[in-house]
Amino acid sequence: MRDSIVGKLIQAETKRQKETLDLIPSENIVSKEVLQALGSVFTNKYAEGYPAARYYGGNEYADKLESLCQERALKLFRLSPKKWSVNVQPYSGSPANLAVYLALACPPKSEDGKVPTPKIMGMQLDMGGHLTHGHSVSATGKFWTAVRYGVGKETELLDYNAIRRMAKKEKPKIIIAGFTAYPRLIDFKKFRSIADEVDAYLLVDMSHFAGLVAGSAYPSPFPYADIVTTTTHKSLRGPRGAMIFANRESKIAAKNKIDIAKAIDRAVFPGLQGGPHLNQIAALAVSLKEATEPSFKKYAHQIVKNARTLAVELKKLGWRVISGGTDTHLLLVDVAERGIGGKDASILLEKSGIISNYNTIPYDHRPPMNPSGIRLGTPALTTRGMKENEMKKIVTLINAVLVEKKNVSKEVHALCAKF
Ligand code: DSN
Repeated sequence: MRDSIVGKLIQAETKRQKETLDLIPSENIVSKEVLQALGSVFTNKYAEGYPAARYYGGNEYADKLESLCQERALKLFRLSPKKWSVNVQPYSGSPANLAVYLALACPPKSEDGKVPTPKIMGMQLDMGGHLTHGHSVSATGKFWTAVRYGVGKETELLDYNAIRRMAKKEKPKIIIAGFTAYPRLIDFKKFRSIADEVDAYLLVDMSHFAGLVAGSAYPSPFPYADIVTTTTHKSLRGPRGAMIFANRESKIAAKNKIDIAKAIDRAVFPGLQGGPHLNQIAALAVSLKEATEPSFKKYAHQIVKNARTLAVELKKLGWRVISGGTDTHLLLVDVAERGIGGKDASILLEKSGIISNYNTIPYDHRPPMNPSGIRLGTPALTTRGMKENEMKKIVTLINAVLVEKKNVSKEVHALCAKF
């Protein structure tokens, strides 16, 4: 690369990724083919609009590419194009969720503020939800009236009775199921019945577990949801980006006389975005094909086995794991209980090359900037080929850092060198 400054940064980042253990559950390592597609000439092209309905010339191959990507997305999640549409243009997860709210619960024009903004109901960020599920600092909490549910104090699990009570009281237009830091299965059927009771749309944001759904290692939300959004770069192992699936047979959309697929497409473009990032769509198409291969199913199941092993081994060493374990790719560890803040723990671990992120735990009594927990996940390490034995070793290393205050960089390097 002629730009030696950026070239060196890329080299340094490559070395960092090779020589450290990435336990951040929302990160992964894409294939060379995905990188090649991301770095392709499709980045040069404008294609505002949709296949066969663009505002620019020269889109012969862009049309083929976007249609192919849509076909692969539907095939991967075993969906019929008659029943489901998919929009592959969202730049990432936050605009994808924003587009859904714009499409299905557009705020009214009211300069005097007398018309109330539509209500959305999602999981609280500090209980495991996401900023775009209606947090007050996010546009989704500013332009929409947001009410948010949490988990039970004792169980640390979703409490469907409490969610139902809240839905009945608040009557939201959209109920959001999905998480960034909840380690358990979601009962999508129960969410559907709650949404039906209050005539709300059910949006499932499967960003974190999309790869697990693709590999049949987590229940599919598609039989129950009106809309499914997902980022494409987490457990799904594609480039950064997002997709929005819309259920053409949504009963609530029919009741509201909305063509749900069209409404989503219009909200993405021209509602929210300009030209699609075609290089990103090319890379997504590559990764969707990879995820249909039988090896991906094995990968998805191994992700969960690895996360379970981390949880079990940490518990053996006396660490409190939120909700007692995990059914997914991630777990939350209450490090404050052992006298160390989440941020302090994460910084200490990084000094030894173990990369995690600090995170609130349910009903956290500490501030978000140094909360009680760390969040650990296994998609990236599983991509490197690590299995249960390596997870056991990693737990001993984490314990040595946090309890014995040892620096285990040498052991981390040695393990990374093998994978
Ligand atoms: N920032 C992502 C995560 O780490 O979970 C969610 O968007």
